[in-house]
Amino acid sequence: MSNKPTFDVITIFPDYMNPLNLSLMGKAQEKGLVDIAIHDLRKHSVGVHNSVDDTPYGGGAGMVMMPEPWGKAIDEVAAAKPDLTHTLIVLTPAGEKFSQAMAHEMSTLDHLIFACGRYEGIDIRVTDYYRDAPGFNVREVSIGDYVLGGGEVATLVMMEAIIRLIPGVLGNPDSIIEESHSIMTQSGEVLVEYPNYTKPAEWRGLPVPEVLLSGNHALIEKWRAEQASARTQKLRHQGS
Ligand code: 6GU
Repeated sequence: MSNKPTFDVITIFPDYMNPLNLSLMGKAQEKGLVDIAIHDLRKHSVGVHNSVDDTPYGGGAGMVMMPEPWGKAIDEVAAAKPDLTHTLIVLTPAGEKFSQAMAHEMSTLDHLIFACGRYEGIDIRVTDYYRDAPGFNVREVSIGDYVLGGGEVATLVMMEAIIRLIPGVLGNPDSIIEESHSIMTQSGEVLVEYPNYTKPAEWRGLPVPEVLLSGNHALIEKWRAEQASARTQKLRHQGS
């Protein structure tokens, strides 16, 4: 990757993205490790009513976001980075499921554009158009099997997962290395981590397991592996 990774977010609620200036993602920006820009879709609204949505062809409940504002907004952020390949991420509950593997892959890309749809989503021609546009890759992504009011929170989730994997962002890169062994399998399936304890050695009658106080690193590693395996097994046998 030759360029500093750039994240452009297009939304009708720019203030929803304020958390990007806090904590890990705020620090990553301050350190100059990532560029993040938020764009108000409303700037490209149409008509005297500043509309970005309209009723669906064919009838049905709710409103659909019109292609024209989206096309203008996406063209504008792409034109500002003419030498980069643009990965357009369309947030939709109908997308492929976001995963740690996808976060790793996206952390190596130069230019990510997040299109935050609201209402019943964005006219599908926007996705279809950019899928065939030169210089673009398009991904439709969902963060899980539930319905949100819009793509903004999903974008925050994805960006935090992606940005923490960019070199230099985490104070201790060992935590990523450890995690890549302990919480993710080859297929991107998440394994459960061992439980953690810190001081005090006893809290409300609950002690820290003796082995963790033993100083015997081989035993500790064995205990942690067993705990992780047992918790993972338990997870697999409940729910879906
Ligand atoms: Cl990306 N958008 C919406 N509206 N709902 C979701 C989602 C995205 N991912 C899970 N639920």
